[in-house]
Amino acid sequence: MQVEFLGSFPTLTGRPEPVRPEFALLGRSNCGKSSLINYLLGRSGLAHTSRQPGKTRLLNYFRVADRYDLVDLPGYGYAKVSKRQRESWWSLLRDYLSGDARLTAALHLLDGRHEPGDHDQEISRLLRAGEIPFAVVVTKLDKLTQKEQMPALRRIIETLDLAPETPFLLTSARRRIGRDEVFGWIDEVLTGGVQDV
Ligand SMILES: Nc1nc2c(ncn2[C@@H]2O[C@H](COP(=O)(O)OP(=O)(O)OP(=O)(O)O)[C@@H](O)[C@H]2O)c(=O)[nH]1
Ligand SMILES: [Mg+2]
Repeated sequence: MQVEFLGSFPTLTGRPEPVRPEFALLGRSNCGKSSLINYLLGRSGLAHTSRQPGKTRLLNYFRVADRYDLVDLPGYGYAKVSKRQRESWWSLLRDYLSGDARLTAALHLLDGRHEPGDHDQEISRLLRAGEIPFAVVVTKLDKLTQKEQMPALRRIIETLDLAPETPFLLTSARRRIGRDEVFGWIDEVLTGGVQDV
């Protein structure tokens, strides 16, 4: 997989020119965005991961196979940074989603063990309001037993009030599960096979 790191950008202005379709990874802090990027792109340490929530502080752009960009964004909801910092990341995200319509599609990541929070609900609403195609990506599947999986998915569908046709991609960066499904979905979006839900 050919991957080019385009850089880290603290604000929306100054990002790379939107010359490729753009896919964003959105999710609460610590839900596993950076780990998923590293797993998908096959390079450990490409995106910074941490036990310490709040690790990703910038918009990180990765160009994949010269076809599209994947963007690793700061997670929302991390309690231990200052309120001001939290609010500034959140408003960056909101602007990112409602701003200039350059986003092709989004991957909304949710740690399968936790109930989606208020910010997750807001993100989901913003995606639908902006008619941005999205898939729900359940992360850390290795932490759920077989028996816990269905209830976890049902809880996400109910809390986020998702349409039944919303794509669900089940992943574990640790156990290396779900890569083909994620890339398959991205390909469908790129070839026009995915409708807004
Ligand atoms: N068991 C398990 N742990 C995971 C998995 N993916 C990530 N983690 C762990 O979850 C923690 C957070 O992972 P990150 O990838 O840094 O999460 P993030 O969403 O990028 O976090 P922020 O940058 O703070 O928004 C780390 O301790 C990871 O090792 C997974 O598939 N399984
Ligand atoms: Mg991160």
